[in-house]
Amino acid sequence: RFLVTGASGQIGAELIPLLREKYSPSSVIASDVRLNRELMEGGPFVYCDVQDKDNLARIILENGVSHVVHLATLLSAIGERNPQLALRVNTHGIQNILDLAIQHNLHIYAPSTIAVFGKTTPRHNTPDVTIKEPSTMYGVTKVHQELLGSYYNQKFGVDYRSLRYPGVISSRTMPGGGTTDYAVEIFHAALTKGSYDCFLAADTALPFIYMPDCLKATYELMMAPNVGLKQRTYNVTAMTFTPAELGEAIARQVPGFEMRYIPDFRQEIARTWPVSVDDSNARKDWGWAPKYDLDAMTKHMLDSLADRLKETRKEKR
Ligand code: VAH
Repeated sequence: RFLVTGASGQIGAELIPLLREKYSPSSVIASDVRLNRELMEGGPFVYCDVQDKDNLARIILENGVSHVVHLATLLSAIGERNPQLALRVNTHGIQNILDLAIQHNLHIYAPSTIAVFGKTTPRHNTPDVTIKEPSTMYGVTKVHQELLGSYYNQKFGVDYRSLRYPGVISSRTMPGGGTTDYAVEIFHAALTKGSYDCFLAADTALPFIYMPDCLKATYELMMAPNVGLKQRTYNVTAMTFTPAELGEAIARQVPGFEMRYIPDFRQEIARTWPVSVDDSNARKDWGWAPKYDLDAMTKHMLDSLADRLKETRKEKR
């Protein structure tokens, strides 16, 4: 059975329904410190603060959990607003999960991020193995997670696996406090206001992945035979674009759409991240291959959001 921590976040909101579809609703336990009503209606949802090891241990033992998908994390922007909280949640969380993995022989999937890279990292086609000197607390805690996961794998044989997600674009939920959130907010603004004030500069190129591809990569890595994995953490990506290029792609589908650029503190974070990453090892070791490029993602996002907005308007009547 699966336990998903941080279930109410952007990834959990879509990964949990996918896992419940592939297995059964009762075999995927959603958990978080805040509720996601759709997830509660679709299967088990329990309170879980990953800093509380006893509560985690009880959920794992009483439910016969064998796989933990550890998503509970404070992301880059929210982490800079409260670095000590991000430090506690992100480091104590992974520490508890890995210690319990030894005790209960758990399989662990815990995403990492391109935020582990910093301004001293080669920024074009960034490889899996390179300099990692992040400038955000989130990035620091994810370097800690990667090193700890690799240590527990080497020393205790824990099956720890991880993907370094780029910016993730999705329509089901609003993202929770990342620097790449502009690439989700912009679609809502395009459909509701016809314009968007972007908190990054027009030329800030970053790597991205569309949620269906993110879910595919996650599930494929989780299910890949351990013997084929030459590393515990892999880069994955699907496309690189700037806010200006995303705005142009949207304007091709939403005539008259306009952008304004009002960079804030998140611009300094984005500037330290890679422009593009090299995911050739993921393609080689477990067959990674994205489906959505910028125009395909833009069209699918706008269609999905337009449907959701129509539904919401109907419900409001
Ligand atoms: C963030 N969405 O912006 C996350 C992600 C690479 C970006 O880690 O913090």
